[in-house]
Amino acid sequence: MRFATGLIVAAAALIGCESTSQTLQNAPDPSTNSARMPGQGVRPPSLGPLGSFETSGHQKLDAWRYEFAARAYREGYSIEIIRSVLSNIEPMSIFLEQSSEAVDQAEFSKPIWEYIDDTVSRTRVATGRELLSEDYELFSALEQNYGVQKHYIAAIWGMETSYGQVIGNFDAPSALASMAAEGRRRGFAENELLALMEILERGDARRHELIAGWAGAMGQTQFMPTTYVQYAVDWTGDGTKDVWRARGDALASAANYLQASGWRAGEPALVEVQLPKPFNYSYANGQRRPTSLWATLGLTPLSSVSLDPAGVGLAELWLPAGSNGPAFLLYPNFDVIKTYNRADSYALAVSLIAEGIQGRATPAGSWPRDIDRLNIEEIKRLQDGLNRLGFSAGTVDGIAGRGTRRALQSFQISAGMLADGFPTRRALAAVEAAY
Ligand SMILES: [Ca+2]
Repeated sequence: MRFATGLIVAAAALIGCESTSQTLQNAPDPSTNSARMPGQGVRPPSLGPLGSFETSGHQKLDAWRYEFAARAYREGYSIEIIRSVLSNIEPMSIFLEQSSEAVDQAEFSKPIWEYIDDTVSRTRVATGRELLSEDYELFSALEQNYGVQKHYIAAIWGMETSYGQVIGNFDAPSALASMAAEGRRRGFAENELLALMEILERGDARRHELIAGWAGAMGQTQFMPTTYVQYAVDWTGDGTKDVWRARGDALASAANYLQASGWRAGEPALVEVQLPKPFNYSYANGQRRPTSLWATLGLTPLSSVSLDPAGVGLAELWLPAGSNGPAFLLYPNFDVIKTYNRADSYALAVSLIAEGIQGRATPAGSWPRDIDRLNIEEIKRLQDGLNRLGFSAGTVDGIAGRGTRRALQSFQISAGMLADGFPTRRALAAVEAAY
């Protein structure tokens, strides 16, 4: 930490002790104490100047807390702040009482049109349009200040918390501590906890205000604490960055984050297009190509007056559901949305909400809802088959991500098939018949 030394001195002064570091080094190793719990006739381990913590009722969480408190202290956080964040944490069952499989991301486990149906609802689009016109001055000021179009700011807000209605009601320190104690994402969660300490130390928010979703994302635009530290903004000018209750602070923070992540002012994230028939689907392979080439190939815009309304020059053709579903030209801002959540489906949902807020169909094309989709086992067979045939599909994990689709597309091209890279039963049969 850049301010570590000063704070250690301050901490030493606070408790009137000249050798806090020494005391800490002599603190008992929490791992040897974890089996003996307070309340069983054994004194809880003490961290010297940090004192001891009352048990959270969960042994693993308690043991982790002593180690982490010592780390936070070494990194220069004050005793007051460390105790404030860690004293009243409670174990969260989603991390500590069941198998972690429950923590799967929805973006990967259902067909994209079900995800889009759920997230880009008529109500969400209509509410976004209402709120945008209700608070038009705020949105305009944000757009002017951060260069992010107002309908995209509104779409992120709608997507993250249904416009501030669902911000979660978990204690952020408890959520992140439980995640850390569970073990697999310990480093990540501990860094987020240190960021919470920094937030309190700066006075940007107060301890009881640190409310989050189950995974530690906070406020109306769901900022992780590290993101909050870097990008949260006091738009309202009252001295706090209240992303929980102040709409201006929350939305300015989101816009600031998008701008810092490379948002390009005035450019769309995508344009929905109509493909000519027949079409060589192998063009949809993740490569950016000149928009003039797309026009020459016969693509026509469905959600805009032009294929390239902002004159970007290059775009990628993306067929999220293969040749029978809607088609999109993706622009760089699509990737900027993915800094919020790296799933393509998430960025598509945000983009479609933004389109909807502007009064466009979301999407105009229809999804192939009756298609013979592959289940996870079949996708694994497909990946295994592609790997055996030398079309590298990567890890056999049952998730048909971009790598798997590209491999399938290469196979389809080599077999002279329609090459959209979309995993169907027919594609699986063709792959399995080839070796
Ligand atoms: Ca404020």
